[in-house]
Parts: sequence; structure tokens; C-alpha cells
Amino acid sequence: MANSYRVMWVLFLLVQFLCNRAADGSHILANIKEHLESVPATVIDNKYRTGYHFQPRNMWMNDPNGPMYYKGFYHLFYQYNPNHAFWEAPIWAHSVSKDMINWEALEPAISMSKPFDLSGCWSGSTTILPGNRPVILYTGIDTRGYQVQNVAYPKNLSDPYLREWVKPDYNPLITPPEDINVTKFRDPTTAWLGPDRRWRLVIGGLRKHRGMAVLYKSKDFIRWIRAKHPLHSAPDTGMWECPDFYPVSTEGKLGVDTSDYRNGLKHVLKISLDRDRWDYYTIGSYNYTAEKFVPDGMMVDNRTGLRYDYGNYYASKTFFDVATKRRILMGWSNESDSKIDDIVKGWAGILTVPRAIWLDANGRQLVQWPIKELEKLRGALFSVQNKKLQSGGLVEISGISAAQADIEVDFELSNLAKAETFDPLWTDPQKLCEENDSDVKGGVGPFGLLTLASDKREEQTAVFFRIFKATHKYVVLMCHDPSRSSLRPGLYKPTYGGFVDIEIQKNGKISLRSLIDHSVVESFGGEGRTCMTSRIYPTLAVGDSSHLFVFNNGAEDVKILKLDAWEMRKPLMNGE
Ligand code: DQQ
Repeated sequence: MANSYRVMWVLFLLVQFLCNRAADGSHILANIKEHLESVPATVIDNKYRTGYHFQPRNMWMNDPNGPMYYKGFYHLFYQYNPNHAFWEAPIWAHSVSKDMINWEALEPAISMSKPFDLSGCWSGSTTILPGNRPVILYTGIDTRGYQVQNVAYPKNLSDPYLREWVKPDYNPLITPPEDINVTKFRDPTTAWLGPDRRWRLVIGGLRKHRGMAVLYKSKDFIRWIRAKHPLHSAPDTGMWECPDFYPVSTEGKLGVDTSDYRNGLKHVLKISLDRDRWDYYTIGSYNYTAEKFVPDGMMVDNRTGLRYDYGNYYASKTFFDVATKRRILMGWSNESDSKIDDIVKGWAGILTVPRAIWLDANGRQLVQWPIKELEKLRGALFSVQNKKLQSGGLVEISGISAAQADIEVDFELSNLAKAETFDPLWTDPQKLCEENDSDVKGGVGPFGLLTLASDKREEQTAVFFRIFKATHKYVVLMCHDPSRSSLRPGLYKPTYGGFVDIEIQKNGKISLRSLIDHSVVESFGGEGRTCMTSRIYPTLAVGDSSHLFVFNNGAEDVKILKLDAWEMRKPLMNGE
């Protein structure tokens, strides 16, 4: 009953909203009404809210903005619409945390108030200036609709919560240059100091079809001068949103300050490609004198390139955590239900868990792993060791709450002889996963987890590997298959896939970790070499009715060397 009141209430608000906005909204209203009336009541509640992933109490969120550490607190800002559960003229919401797991919501840091941001406060970053003085750089949408770059400073540096932010009158700092589209010039990075003690930052931009990281320099953080060339650009890639540029060490897992210019560091340039809505990165060398970033030989800037996450993941941002010397990555995982579902739910958008990120020892890619603070939430444990899974085998992981869990499993493959032959034309891992779901029997694999599964497995989201034999090596494919994740008709349920760059023949072992949290499955394959995130909306596999299995549908036996599955507790989440 409460649910139908909610539908009516939402409908009423929606009608009011659309009547105020659009004179010709009647056809939209008819569609919305029709759709709302067809939404089964079971959908309209909070069962899809996550337990331990970052999300605001309500309404819409998208990109993480300007994460940083200041005086004992982690600060996170994010794109937020306080009025509706859909994107519209965002502001910078603000939360703080001692551990990046428990979050306290504060008042918004930046809202529309000045001619240089009256139409929206879009994404950006923070920089810590000498003397431990944080500054926000963000894109304001001005009264003409132009994208301009602004700064804001804390009002009171002795307040570790940094509750109030002030926008100096000398904003905007940077307006779109003539050759760049005025509505495609946004998302300033964290600024870094070069050996010449000049600040640098890049802004995502588009010139014709060329995506670019437009470079600016400044002595005083007030007057910014455009460099002759972009830091990097690539033809036919479309708009580069939310660029992120930072150094990484070639040894070990520790992070490096964004302004570190020691010899021997590599650099990473991440871009969020608006065309594909995925986050790509390249690793390469940064030449301060030429003011150029040059990706390493094999690295490409397009949709065949490396991705932080091969699933529902976008607009990510890293920061250097001075307290623990880690580089931490956070990304936005959008809903994959409909806009109407979001309005009815009253919320949309989560962040993936904070991940520590470092360069793989082979230098070919980054490795990511959930920050160790997450482990504080681990509760009841189910363990299995040395258990053989024969072809067709299925083991249920019982005794823990499978809808809010953290699972780590090491698989061992004693024999790769049955691995199917890999066709070198198979360059698209997502397609390969689509064509071979978890029911398609293989030689070595598919094996992995069935997450958010209903009792009889009418619903399940498979997370699995398949091993192929190429001419001189083995190829490991990792997939997320949510095609059977929900009995609800009409949901968008894309399959995701990525190759895992490991030499499986060396010891025959491969690890998988999956973070399951009601409407999200976030997985880390090959010790964090390939990551993917899916949003899931089951109807049966909900709460205590959710099950978790390990399966093997390959011809070859697989051994579960070690499996630990923890139920996860709920942290403090923005006052929920
Ligand atoms: N989201 C922001 C933009 C950014 C985009 C607006 C990426 O600044 O380019 O909410 O999701």
C-alpha cells in the first residue's frame, strides 16, 4: 500500500515538475504515467540501495570530484542534483570520512551563485597548495552556457571539515579559447608543479573531432596561460571528459604525489571518452620541457585501449593519499535501470569502492585493489579449501548474507590441455563474453561465481573466466554476464568482458574477488589486473533470498584452492 502511495506521490511531483518546465510536456506525461502504472509494486522500494558502496541519502549523483586528504579527514565531493533523481544542473555535494568507508554528509561545498557558474557547477579537482592549503578547481557553466574554469578556497583553514568555500571575484580563471568548442571545455585536473615551479593543469576539450587534454600554466594560480600544444590529443576520439594525469612509481605499490618529478617515474593519462562512456588510460613518459605526454609504444588512446574497469564505470578520479602514501581511485557507477525507475526509487548513482592503484611490475598496465580499510566491514565468514570442482560442478556458499558480501577465491588449473583455440581475430572481449555466456560449455572454463542468484537460479549474475590457447601463449578472458540477473522485463543488462594479462601457464592459478552489494557486483580478476562492475536489479535474489555459488562449466576440473566469503556490515553512509 505504502508503495502505491509512493507511486502516486512521485507521479504528482513529476506532473508538477514537467508542467512547470515544458509547455508541451503532455505526451511525455502520458508516457511516464503509462510506464509508472506498469512498474510492478515490488520494484518500488529500497531493496536496491547498496550497503557499503558510497551513495548520498537520496536523489542523483554522478562523478566523484576532488577527493583529498586534509587534517585527518578524507574529503569527497561529487556531482549532485539535490532536487531530483536524474541529472540536472549539478552542484558539488561534500562528504567527509576518517577511513573512506564511513561517510558523513556535510552541506554542499559549491552551488550555483555567480555569473560564472549560474547554470551549473560541473566536475573538477582539488589541489593542495604549499602550506597545506586546499583549492577547488571546477567548471562553471556561465550565463551564456559557456564552460569556464573557476577556483574556490576554504573560508577557514582551521576547520578540518572545510565546510565553507569561497569563490573569489576574479573568477573565471580560464575561458574557452577560440579554437575549442565553448561547450566542450571542462573538468580541470589536479594541478601539479613542474621543476620550473610553475603550476600546470589540463582541461578536457574538443576541437572538431579531436579529443584533447588542453594544457595551462601559471605562476600564481590566478593567471593561467595556455601552452602552445595540448599535453596530449588524439583524432576522432570525441570529447575527453574528466582527464586525470599523475605519476606512478615503477616499483612497488606506493603512490606518488601529483607534483613529484623525480627521474624514473612513469605517468598515466586517464580520459573519460564521452562517445563510449568508458574510462581509458595510457601509461607513458612526460617531458616537462616539451610539455608533452607520450604514451608508451603499445598504448592507444581509443576504445581498444586499457580501461580501469570494463563494466558500468565512468568519470573516475584519483588522488594521492599523503597519510598512507597510496594513490586512490574512485569511479561512478550509474544505474542501468530506467530514468523512471530512478525517479520512483528516489535515488540514482553510486561510487565503486575506493581502490588503491599502482603500476604492474611488468609496466604494461595498472593494478587495482579495494583499500584495506574495507576489510573492517567483514563479518561472518564461510571458507572452503582444496575442493575439486568437476565439470558441471556447483558449490553453494551458505551461512552468510550473500546480498552484501566480499568473496576472495583462488582457483588452480592443473591441466590446460583442453583449452580451446583462440582466434587472433577475437579482439573484442565483451563480444566474446556475449557470445559465450556462463552456460556455454568450454574446455578450461567457464568457471567462477554465480552471484545474486535466486534459489532455483532463475536469476543469477555470473562472474567467470575462460582460458584459451593462442599460438605462443594462453589467453585469459574474464566476463560479467547479467543476462539472467533479473526476471524484470525490459531492463538493460549488458554483458562485460576483459582480457586478463597473466601468464596462467606459470603456476596454473588465477584469483577472483567480487564485492556483492544488493544492486552492484564489482569484480577484480587476476589480483586486480582486470576489473568490472555491473548494476543488477533482481526480483527474487534479494536480501536473505540471495544465494552465491561457485561453478565450473568447463570440461577440465578446477580446484578451489582457497575461498573466503565474508558477509559485509554496513558502514555509516551519509546519515542514512
Ligand atoms: N559530468 C559532469 C561534467 C563531466 C561529466 C557534469 C562526466 O563536468 O564532463 O555533471 O560524467
